[in-house]
Amino acid sequence: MKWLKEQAEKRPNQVFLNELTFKAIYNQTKQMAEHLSEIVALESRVALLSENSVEMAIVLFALLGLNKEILLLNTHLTEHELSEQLDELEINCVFTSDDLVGKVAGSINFSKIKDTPSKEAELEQSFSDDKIAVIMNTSATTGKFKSVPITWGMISSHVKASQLTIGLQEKDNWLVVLPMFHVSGLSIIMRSLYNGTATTILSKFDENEILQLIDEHKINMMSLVPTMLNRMIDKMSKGNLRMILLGGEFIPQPLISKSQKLGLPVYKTYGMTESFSQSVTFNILEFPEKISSVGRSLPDVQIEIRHRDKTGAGEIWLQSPMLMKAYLGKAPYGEAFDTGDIGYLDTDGFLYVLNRRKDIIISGGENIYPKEIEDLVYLLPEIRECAVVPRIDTTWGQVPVLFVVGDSSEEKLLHFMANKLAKYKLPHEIHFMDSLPKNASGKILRKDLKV
Ligand code: S0N
Ligand code: MG
Ligand code: MG
Ligand code: MG
Repeated sequence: MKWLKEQAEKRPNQVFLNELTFKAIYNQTKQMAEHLSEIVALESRVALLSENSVEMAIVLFALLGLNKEILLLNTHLTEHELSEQLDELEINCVFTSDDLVGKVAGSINFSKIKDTPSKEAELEQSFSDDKIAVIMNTSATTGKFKSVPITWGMISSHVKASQLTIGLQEKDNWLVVLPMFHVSGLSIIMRSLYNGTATTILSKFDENEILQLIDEHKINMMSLVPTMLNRMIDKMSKGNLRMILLGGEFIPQPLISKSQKLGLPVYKTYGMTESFSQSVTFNILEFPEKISSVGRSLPDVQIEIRHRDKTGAGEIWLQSPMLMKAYLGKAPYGEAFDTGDIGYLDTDGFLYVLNRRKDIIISGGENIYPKEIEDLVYLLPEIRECAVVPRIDTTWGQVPVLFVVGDSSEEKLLHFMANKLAKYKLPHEIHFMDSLPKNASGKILRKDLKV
């Protein structure tokens, strides 16, 4: 927590989180750590479940300062999914915002922390590059999640490279409406902590509230997924905005064209949990001729296209100190990381992404792997075959659609899935079929399933 202490000393009165200054946040973090120190004395790894709030950030900073590894949990997950993640990572100590305490048995809510008698505690100042700060679980092709350990080395190399790319103004105020349990939201907090600049944290996406913040010049930067920008763009003007960092899903071309017409400073970003967010970026107003690309790599990020086809497109591999070295409990991947995405580089070094990771469905910025849903549906003995495919959706970008062969009903299937899968993973349509299209060796041909 060296950055927090340094900023509190260097610019004590500078606003950091909502109306609170670096000095105030430092003091509240120290107090929070004193309340927490006994509770977590015997834990090396804990979990945190909360919608965005200043309090969530303070609890997070305090736990980091107490040298804990913190699993950040997605608030959309069901109790079933949450307990699976906690069991897998052998976590018994879970902190939740007051409103979510019922979602995890035995969890400790923020009010209860503050009622715990305080004990002298020091905030750890510096961490080695390999020290894990937070852990985030991402969905994987296997249908089971993978755990990404985000180290202090990844965070510090990211914030430096990002500052060089985006620039820094003393009066910057960056909106945090993307969830802090994703790197898209957490990276904003870390960048501002390093830069010594302000953020405005919102717990819920409310387009009118954001439009007002823009109108009143309260914020000048924001990170959004296209689903969010889509909901607001028709009422937007540039105002004081100097950057809209846009990514996390496919970015529809009409959204980019609208942004250009309005002169909105959209920076496309390509990044992932494994790279602690943004690895490739560019400003669409600066390079209008490159709008279908995702931009150029940040300093210290190398892009390599492997196994190219005749057109020059191939697998996108990345190399950078911002990237994790291995999934938790798995062997290191070696020199370069295979993103699983397909694309190519042009002669100016701009990256074009043609296809996202195998089979992935991205709904409103949340990743869904068909196999997770299919594996669940196959638990029902009456289901003989099933497949999940994406359907284009104007609200969410993509949504999952389920095809099944078997004697069941839509109602029965949805009821079965509802308490096991987060709502955003539930199929928007279910089609009952006599059989599913297959190739000669019996493999289901998803691309032949028309939605
Ligand atoms: C889009 C969001 C805000 C939608 O949530 P909203 O409007 O708050 O919905 P609720 O009121 O909670 O619920 C209403 C109904 O909608 C369902 N629902 C909610 N979310 C989804 C969804 N995603 N898909 C489908 N349905 C959804 C609810 O279940 C509810 O249903 P009913 O009414 O039936 O009860 C929200 O989804 C959101 O915040 N999405 C963004 C998530 C995100 O941050 N994704 C990015 C993850 N990727 C990364 O972190 C790497 C990329 C990256 O770093 C990056 C990305 C973007 C910008 C910058 C960067 C960067 O590089 O820094
Ligand atoms: Mg347990
Ligand atoms: Mg929400
Ligand atoms: Mg809402």
